[in-house]
Amino acid sequence: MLNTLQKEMNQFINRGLDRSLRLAVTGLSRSGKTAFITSLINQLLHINRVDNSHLPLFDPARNLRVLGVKRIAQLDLSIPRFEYERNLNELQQKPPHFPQSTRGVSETRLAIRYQRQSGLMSYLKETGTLYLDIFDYPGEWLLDLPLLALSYQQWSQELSQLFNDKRKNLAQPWLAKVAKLDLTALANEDVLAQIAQDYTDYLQACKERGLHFIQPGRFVLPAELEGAPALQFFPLLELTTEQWEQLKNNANSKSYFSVLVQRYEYYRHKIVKKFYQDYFANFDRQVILADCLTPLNHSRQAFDDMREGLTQLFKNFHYGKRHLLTRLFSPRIDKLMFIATKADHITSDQVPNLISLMRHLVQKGGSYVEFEGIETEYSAIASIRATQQVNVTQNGQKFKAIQGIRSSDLQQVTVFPGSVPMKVPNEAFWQTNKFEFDQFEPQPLEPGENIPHLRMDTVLQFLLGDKLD
Ligand SMILES: Nc1nc2c(ncn2[C@@H]2O[C@H](COP(=O)(O)OP(=O)(O)OP(=O)(O)O)[C@@H](O)[C@H]2O)c(=O)[nH]1
Ligand SMILES: [Mg+2]
Repeated sequence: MLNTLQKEMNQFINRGLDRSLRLAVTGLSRSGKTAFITSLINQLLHINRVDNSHLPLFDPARNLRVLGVKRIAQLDLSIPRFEYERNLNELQQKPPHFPQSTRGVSETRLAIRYQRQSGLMSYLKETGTLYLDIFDYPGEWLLDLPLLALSYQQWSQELSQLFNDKRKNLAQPWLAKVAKLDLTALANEDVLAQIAQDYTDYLQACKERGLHFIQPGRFVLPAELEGAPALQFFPLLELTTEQWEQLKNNANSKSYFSVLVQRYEYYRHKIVKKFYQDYFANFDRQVILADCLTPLNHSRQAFDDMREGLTQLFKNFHYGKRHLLTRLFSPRIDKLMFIATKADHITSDQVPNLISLMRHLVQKGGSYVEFEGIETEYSAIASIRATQQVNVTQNGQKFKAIQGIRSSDLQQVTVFPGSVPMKVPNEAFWQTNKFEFDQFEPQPLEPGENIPHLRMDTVLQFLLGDKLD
């Protein structure tokens, strides 16, 4: 009798102790979000499988307080399930492959059962369950966030400031058509569709050249909106302020100009805002991933472009609580982690530099204020470690080097990846330094083994440690 009562009481308490945590994994395209989520799930699922030595710095695993981790049915049944099995399967192929680029949203839910160690009732040895929700999406869509605060005119003017020679060259066919368009004439849907297609082609060309600043992001990855008129507009880059005023005063609601404004507003409110409300508004914690190494390879422009993309995102955090986007993002976020990904491309002695570079990218010009009331940390990791670090002796001197299968020629190579700049590089730096951070293929993964990683345990500790207390 007493036993039953005690059991019921325990169950009652346990239910009350269950917690949930929604994690936002944020990052520009190719920053490593899908790899990160895949690895995070994998590391958690491998707890207690052998000896937890894969997560030495994740206290709940080391102290054996995690009792079990399961993937369970997600809350929102209308969103596709995150393709964990497919991604894992890719990594277990011979030869293994990285997960594919993401084309739509997906979600996953994990239940982590743990032994409580603190709290009033801890003498009852109660267990708790932490439900962890994570969702994945194409990085391109993130760059639409700044649109929420911009009118059509403001958006066009911001883009025209970014419009350097490289972009201008790529945009020629589109620019030529816009130049011929009488914006006050009655809009023809087909003409708009064609010009929007030229604009989309231009954005694709930017993407192929490693440029990150691509707006609107849906144009290059439309998913179910492919061909929809909501995606058939474009910015007007070459208008003077007087021309803007004249066009705005032109009352014809069916003119090209008016239709462009209407479609932009539709896109902003119905697509971008909805996306953020549905997925970003209720997060508890956020990680922001950035690949700082690949853009260093491409060119100064690619690097600056990524920096601009990140700055555009971060500047929305800077104004405290009043700002619209901060309201959307931060009401419940209590922890934020900036993570430089793909740290297996460099030797371990360069990791502090990589973290420092990331910090400089985020804290542009030192004008950065700590996010109000949000615990913030910086880290560098490899979600899916593709290389091994080795020591090489050359002319009597010892060097650290990395070894792996280089993607460009599928050869096993040992390379000195060189040094990572501690700060955002200046002009002189670009002239004297050449970066070659090779891409590597993932290491073979046998069934049952956890995905090799670097410092995923520190990420888990920061994000989940206190929730599994
Ligand atoms: N060496 C190494 N490469 C990585 C790692 N994580 C990601 N990559 C590389 O980066 C590419 C992009 O990673 P994803 O995880 O697909 O990036 P994403 O942010 O999901 O990209 P989108 O879905 O296109 O927005 C991969 O295909 C790998 O080539 C890592 O930990 N180590
Ligand atoms: Mg992805």
